[in-house]
Amino acid sequence: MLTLYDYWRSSAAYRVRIGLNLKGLKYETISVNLAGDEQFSEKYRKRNPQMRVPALETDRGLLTQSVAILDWLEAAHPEPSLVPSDAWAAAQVRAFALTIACDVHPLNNLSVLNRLKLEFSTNDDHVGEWYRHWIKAGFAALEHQAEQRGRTKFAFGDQPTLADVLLVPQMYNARRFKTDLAPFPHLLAWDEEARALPAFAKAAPEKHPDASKS
Ligand SMILES: N[C@@H](CCC(=O)N[C@@H](CS)C(=O)NCC(=O)O)C(=O)O
Repeated sequence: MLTLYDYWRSSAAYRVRIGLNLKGLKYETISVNLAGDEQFSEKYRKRNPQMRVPALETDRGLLTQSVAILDWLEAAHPEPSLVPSDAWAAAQVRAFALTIACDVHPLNNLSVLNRLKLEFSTNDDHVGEWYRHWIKAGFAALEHQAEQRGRTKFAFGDQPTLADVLLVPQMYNARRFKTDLAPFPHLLAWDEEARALPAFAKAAPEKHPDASKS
């Protein structure tokens, strides 16, 4: 049995919900309410000292880090594949996904935003600007690469890959923080295609049982 430590608005947890759905895997969830600081509770800290979500409880123990979890799901449940078998194509997909996971998301994490507010007396407008800046920088690079590759249904071909699994939650964050997405037509088109798939739709924050909570 798989149990996901989850928070409805966490884009990193959203990635894993999409991955689990694409692989057709059943899982239970334990909500860790980030808005209520539950990630810092003693109970959760004992299980996951990093005090972040997602974390996946498996029959072999706890796995943290959304991209590592998705890699494990891919290795343990190869079908449908989310990473191309060709080594070069696989590296392209991973580079896209890691642009989001390594170069955008960590700069906009809740603890980073809180530190900006508390330690540097930054107001909400400046935090919003900070947030949008890193999204636009990452998306501009991905959009530029997309222009060079040309139109495809999903980010890398006719089937969703790890790239789409990372893109859709980051687009959700971008909209949440009112980022102008007009300069990114390829990303918008892929996001729309992916969100129309049941595996993505079911994982959406607004469909989450805790969505109405804080
Ligand atoms: N690199 C980690 C990032 C996990 C992460 O930062 N999760 C956020 C929610 S999206 C979190 O738990 N933040 C809590 C905090 O910053 O206190 C991953 O991909 O799993």
